[in-house]
Amino acid sequence: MPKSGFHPLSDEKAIDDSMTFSIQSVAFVSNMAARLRTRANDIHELNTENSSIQRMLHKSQQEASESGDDQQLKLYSYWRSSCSFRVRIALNLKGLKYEYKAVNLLKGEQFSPEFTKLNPIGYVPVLVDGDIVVADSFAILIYLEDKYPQHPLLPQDLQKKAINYQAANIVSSSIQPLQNLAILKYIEEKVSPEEKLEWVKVHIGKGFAALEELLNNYAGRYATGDEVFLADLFLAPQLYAAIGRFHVDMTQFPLLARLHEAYSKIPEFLDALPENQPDAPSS
Ligand SMILES: N[C@@H](CCC(=O)N[C@@H](CS)C(=O)NCC(=O)O)C(=O)O
Repeated sequence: MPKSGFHPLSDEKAIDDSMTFSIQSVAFVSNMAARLRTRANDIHELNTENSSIQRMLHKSQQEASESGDDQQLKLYSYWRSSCSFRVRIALNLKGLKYEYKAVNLLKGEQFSPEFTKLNPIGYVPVLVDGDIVVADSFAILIYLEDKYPQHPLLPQDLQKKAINYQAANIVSSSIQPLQNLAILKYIEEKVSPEEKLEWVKVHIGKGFAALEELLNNYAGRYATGDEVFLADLFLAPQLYAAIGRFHVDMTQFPLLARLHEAYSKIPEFLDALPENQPDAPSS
């Protein structure tokens, strides 16, 4: 028996086996390829379906907004209220239509049972969005930012974002509450009408000096750069009241005076001005 060389029977079987194996492998690979192709087609179809659903959704949102069907938003506001003014700017910037619900603060409508059901402290603004009720301008602005992300009110940069919160809070905690209707009425009645204006000017001056210094390193065209953000929504109404209503001398605050000028050129800010509200007196 030869130890090596051609062994007809066993070698033929080996060739047969190897051919069978190759044929099976080719069949397996082509089967896999076919399955992968089907899967790729399925994924492609799903993606196409998904983007057409997205397009339909976007279109119907746009149509609803154009036709005014999204008018479930209601803003309880008073024309001269600086806190309501902030929210009106945000709604305009985000392109949201809303129903204006006037609350006459001079007639005390903010203390009516219907209104205090919406905001127990009896202040405007209050936003009603379908079943959701949000009171307090800061809470409303953050709510709007979360629900309607178009035209972001906060920058991505964390330092800038913090400066926006800080500037907004200087206005909302350290200036506006000291000059709100109830406080001014109290000073007028318990101290004197002359003292009222002095009081307002001291507190606006203190807050403005801090803002002038704080924003010096961040301001561009607007408070924290070349885009309008949260800080601008608080500054514009406060500047408007300080200059137009309380006649604060702005020569000490050149940066703030420049911002006031810049805000007077933005349509969304102009539309939110007190005199452009439905409850503003006609003369
Ligand atoms: N922190 C609240 C303050 C709201 C507030 O003071 N609103 C004023 C108008 S700007 C108001 O309703 N005043 C009625 C009153 O003092 O009786 C906010 O930002 O909304």
